[in-house]
Amino acid sequence: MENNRIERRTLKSKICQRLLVILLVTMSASGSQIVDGASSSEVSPKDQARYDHYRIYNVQFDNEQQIELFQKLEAESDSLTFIGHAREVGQKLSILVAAHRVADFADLLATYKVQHRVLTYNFQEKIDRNMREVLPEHVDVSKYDWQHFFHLKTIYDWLDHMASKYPEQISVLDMGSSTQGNAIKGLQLGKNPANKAIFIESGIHAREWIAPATATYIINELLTSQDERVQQLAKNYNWIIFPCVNPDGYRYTFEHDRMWRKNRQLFGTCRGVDLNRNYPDHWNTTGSSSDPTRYDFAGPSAGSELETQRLMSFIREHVEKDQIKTYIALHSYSQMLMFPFGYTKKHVANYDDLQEFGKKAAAAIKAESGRDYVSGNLYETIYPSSGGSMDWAHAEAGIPISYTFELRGPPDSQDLFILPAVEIQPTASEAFTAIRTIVEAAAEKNYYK
Ligand code: 0X9
Ligand code: ZN
Repeated sequence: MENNRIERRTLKSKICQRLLVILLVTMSASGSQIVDGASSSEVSPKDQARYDHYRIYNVQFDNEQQIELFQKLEAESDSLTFIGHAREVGQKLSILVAAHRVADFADLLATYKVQHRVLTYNFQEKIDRNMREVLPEHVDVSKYDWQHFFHLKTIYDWLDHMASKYPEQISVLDMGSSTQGNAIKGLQLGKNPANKAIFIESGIHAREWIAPATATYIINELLTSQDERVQQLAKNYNWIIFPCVNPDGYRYTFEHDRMWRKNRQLFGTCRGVDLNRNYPDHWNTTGSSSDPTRYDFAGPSAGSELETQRLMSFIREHVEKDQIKTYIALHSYSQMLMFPFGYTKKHVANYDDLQEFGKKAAAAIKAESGRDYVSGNLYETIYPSSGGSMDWAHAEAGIPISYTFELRGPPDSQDLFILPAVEIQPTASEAFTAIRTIVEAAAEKNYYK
């Protein structure tokens, strides 16, 4: 009797436990937990922007009416991601169109007889493929290569690993922390005080993953290449390389939105300053926006961002001391080798030299990989834009050889910034070839005397 009662009680409590478990499992599966504001900002890995059936259109403007139309369209809509702004007749422009706007957008093209091509029908497929090319965040640094993309942590672990492997040649550098407290880490290769220095800035735009990958490729080549020409450059110059000058943005592209470009500073309901519009040289005068919702938001004031201030202080401190004579900013995409200015078509004092070195570098790339890179001043080659780091480095910090590279793919790329991992090695190699060509040509003209 007593035994029976105990059994029944145990059974009851077992049933209750089961029901509780089922309830909890159902709640978590249906995502129905109630989270307060604070815990919901500790976002689960599933809080990812998606681009299913987003299309990439490449349009060409034949008249002023079409240009005005597209300017209006860009101002009105956050469902259309313009890669550049509508500016002039004959211009071609890629636009990422959200799935729910495809019909409406296609109708507009037909109505106004705008020449166009659809480059990609489902942008999410590009992102999915790209994410499969990322090795896990905590992967051992021995797995670091140029056939995959890597998280910020892995890149930084690899920098430390290289520094401990080559202590004679390398010092680890840290510019200080970003807005969200990530380190802005880099390396100096070469410690000869008699050498002039070459500075490489990369990753200022978060989604341009090929830039940090190229920066680490260059580090590796300088340390391990058997090529006599590369060894000479490693010996005769000190190289200061920061693979990821926008670490908050870079992390965000892995965790939440592959298409994020800016830093992660908060402005009310939205985030991010375009760090390549934030530098205090003709700040916010052309090709940038005063609206924090825009991809090219220049920031609330010149040099407002911590990442900008860190880089400026570093350059100011080292430009004389380390004799930095060359500044290379790595971006993607469009295959361009550009020099100042971005804010005006006015020529820099050494325009002819920079033009000549740029042309030589483009020819060297063509000979190596067959790829076409265009060279010229930034304003005329890509589009007018102010507040870029390169303009500041040249005009304010006085670094004579300054370039901004747009790496692969071509201007009408079907991938936008999502370059397939098989292209990392050839892209990085041709970028390094271009840098070597520029440095050697500048040396001949006594820039490093
Ligand atoms: O818009 C940019 O910042 C660069 N293109 S990208 O597609 N990589 O975003 C172009 C260079 C910008 N301008 C200056 N350095 N002034
Ligand atoms: Zn960029």
